[in-house]
Amino acid sequence: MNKNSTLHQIASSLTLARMNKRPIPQFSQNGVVFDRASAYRIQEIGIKHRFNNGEKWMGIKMGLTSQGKRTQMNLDSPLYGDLTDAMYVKPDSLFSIHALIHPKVEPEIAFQLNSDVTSELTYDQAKNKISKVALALEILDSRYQQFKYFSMEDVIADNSSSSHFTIGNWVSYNPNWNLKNWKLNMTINDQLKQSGLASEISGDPIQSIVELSQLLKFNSRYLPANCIILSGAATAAEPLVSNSNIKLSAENTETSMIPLEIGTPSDVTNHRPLNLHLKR
Ligand code: OOG
Ligand code: MG
Repeated sequence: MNKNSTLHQIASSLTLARMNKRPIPQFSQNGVVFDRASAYRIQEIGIKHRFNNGEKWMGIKMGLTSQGKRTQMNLDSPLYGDLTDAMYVKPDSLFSIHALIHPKVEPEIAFQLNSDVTSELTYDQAKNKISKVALALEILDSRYQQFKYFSMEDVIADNSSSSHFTIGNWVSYNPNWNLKNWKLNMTINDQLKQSGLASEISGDPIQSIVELSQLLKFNSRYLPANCIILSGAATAAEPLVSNSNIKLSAENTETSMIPLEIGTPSDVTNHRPLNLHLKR
C-alpha cells in the first residue's frame, strides 16, 4: 500500500490532465508502481474531485469485460469506474468533443437493478435483480499519452478511462430474454463500424454484474438500487472525431429497442488550459 499523500498526488495529476486536456505519461512507465487496491483508492479520490466540483454520482461502468477489448488494450481482467451526471450525454444531442484528449466510442448494454448490491452475487441472484435494460454508448478517454496502457493499475487509477456516456430508452427486463443473442451494431456516419453479440460481454452481460459484485466486494463498496450500470463494451472501441453521427441499434432482441443516436459537431474550439486549483 502506498502512502496516502502519494495516492492524492497521483489522483491530482490525473484530474488536472483531464481538466487541462494535457495527457500525462503512464505511471507504470515512470516507475511509479501501486497495487490494485491503491489504484481503486486513487480512482475514489479522483471522483471526490468531481464531487467537489458539484458533480453527482449516477452509477458505475464495467470495463474490459470483452475479449475484443482486452486484446485491443492488451490487458487481462475486468475493472470498473464511476459515472457522474457531468458525464451524461442526452440521446439525440450534439456532443462536443473539444475538451477531450483522444475520445473513443463503444457499444454497450446498460442495466438498472431493483435492489442494492451488498455482497457477491451468483448469476441467478444478479439476474433476479435486473429491473431495466437499455442500449448505451460509452465515450472513453484516457488521461495518458497515446491512450496506451502498460498496467491495469494505470487504467483503474484513471477511472477506467470513463469520460461520457449516453443511454437509450429503458425497457422493463423480462427474465425469459436471452440477452446473449442481442447483437449490437454501431454505425458512424451510416457506415457499420462495429458489430458484436452481447455474449462478447463476459460471455453474458448478466455475468458482468456478477463480476462487478466481486470487484465491489474487493473494495468494500456497495451499489444502490436503480443506479446506472454499464456492463462493458461488446466490441472494440472506435475513435470519436468531430462531424460524426453515431448510431447504435440492436438485432435479435425480444422487444423492439429504439436505436440510440448522438452526434458530434464540427467544432475546432481550442480548449484553453484552466490551471485549476484542486479543492480537497
Ligand atoms: C478501459 C475501459 C474499457 C469497456 O467497456 O471495456 C471499457 C479502456 O479500454 O480504456 O470501458
Ligand atoms: Mg466501456
